[in-house]
Amino acid sequence: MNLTNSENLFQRALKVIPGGVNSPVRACKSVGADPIFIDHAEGCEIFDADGNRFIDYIGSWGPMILGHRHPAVIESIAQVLKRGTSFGAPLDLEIRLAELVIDAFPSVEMVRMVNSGTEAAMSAVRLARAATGRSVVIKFDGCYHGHADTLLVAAGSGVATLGIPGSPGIPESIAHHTLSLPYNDIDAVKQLMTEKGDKIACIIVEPVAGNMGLVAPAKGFLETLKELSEKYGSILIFDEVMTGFRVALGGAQSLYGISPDLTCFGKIIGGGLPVGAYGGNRTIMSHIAPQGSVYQAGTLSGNPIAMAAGIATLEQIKKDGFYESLEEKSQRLAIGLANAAKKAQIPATVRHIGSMLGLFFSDREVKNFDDAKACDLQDFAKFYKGMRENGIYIAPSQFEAFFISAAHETQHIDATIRAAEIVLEELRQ
Ligand code: KE4
Repeated sequence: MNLTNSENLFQRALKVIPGGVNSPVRACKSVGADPIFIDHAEGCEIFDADGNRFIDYIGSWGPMILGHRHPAVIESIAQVLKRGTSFGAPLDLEIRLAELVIDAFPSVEMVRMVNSGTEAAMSAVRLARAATGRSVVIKFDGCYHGHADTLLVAAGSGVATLGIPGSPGIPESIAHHTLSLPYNDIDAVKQLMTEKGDKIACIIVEPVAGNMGLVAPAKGFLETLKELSEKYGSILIFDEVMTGFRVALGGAQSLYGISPDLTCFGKIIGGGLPVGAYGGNRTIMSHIAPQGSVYQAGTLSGNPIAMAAGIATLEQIKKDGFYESLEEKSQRLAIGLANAAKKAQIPATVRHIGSMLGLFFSDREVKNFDDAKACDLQDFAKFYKGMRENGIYIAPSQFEAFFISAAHETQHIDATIRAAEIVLEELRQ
């Protein structure tokens, strides 16, 4: 595959952008490849700077659930451009997007728009700390909630030991307020809450984990978080930046029937434009300035173009049959990939939850981050490179998910399965 233009662009980018990319995972380092530079995209396909065509399962890391350049989204953006691009003042579109989010999430009565999932999670934690007067945050290993200092924290040596900075530049004094437990470890949560429950401001969790590969909540895990946060007066935050409007119209909380106190949103609600949001019941959201005293702000929050793209997207996915059709495609792909691995006698587990799909090179079910890290990461790197060579664009990391869009048709799913059969057969040899 000719990648000359991407290679030249990458060399140029490396001179002026750290790592040549504006977000680390795009550099494809963990799979030992160089990034391809995208020229344009349409539907479920992307086209790189050398004219190569790929079937896209990254979908901008989740936002493009309709596929790229959906006519309704493009038209909505075109229309709002006639009004302007940014006012730094309220406008009707912000209310409409808020209403669409609230309509789909019964646990959310009020919502504040921000510009990224990072801002949403950071602000939700600040709100939880203010509402409870407590400082300690519980998160889970392998869950990613953006790069705010408080949330970029790795697990301490023991279950209840204080968090350690997940990156240089994060003071120990901040990391110490965050405790990270193994995902799905109900006993560890029970033990910690028994010991420190009255100090815990919030428990933040990806209700379906998508940042260690796709990992489903174990039976009783989310229920336990709900029960213990209620018992000790802590705030339960569902980070649905990825799962919101993805695994179901009402996100993971509708799938599992658990109502968190706060929900974080991002990705799909912006339809490809920079939007994040956080919301919850009126009481807790009333703490947020200027109604309350918890400060959070943003020059471009509620930006007209981003609101227009988000509204157009949510109006499309609300339509009857949207998720049923996505489920059929996702299931077809999951079965096809699992069969391809079986035929090639490569140990792999494949599962999907809604239109999020996970593939691990392991013969065991992956229940947490340690399991995920124990998978054959070399096989994944080879699989990634082989699939890209065969025109299939998947996430360049074992610790990400595949995203299926409404624009993926049967022929795209079947072409993907055929490519996987070829690549997995090569892997076997
Ligand atoms: P952003 O700040 O990237 O908009 O959102 C952060 C975030 C928060 N919560 C969850 C559950 C998320 O998945 C994310 C971001 N997801 C990654 C993909 N795994 C974004 C890709 C990237 O970092 O470039």
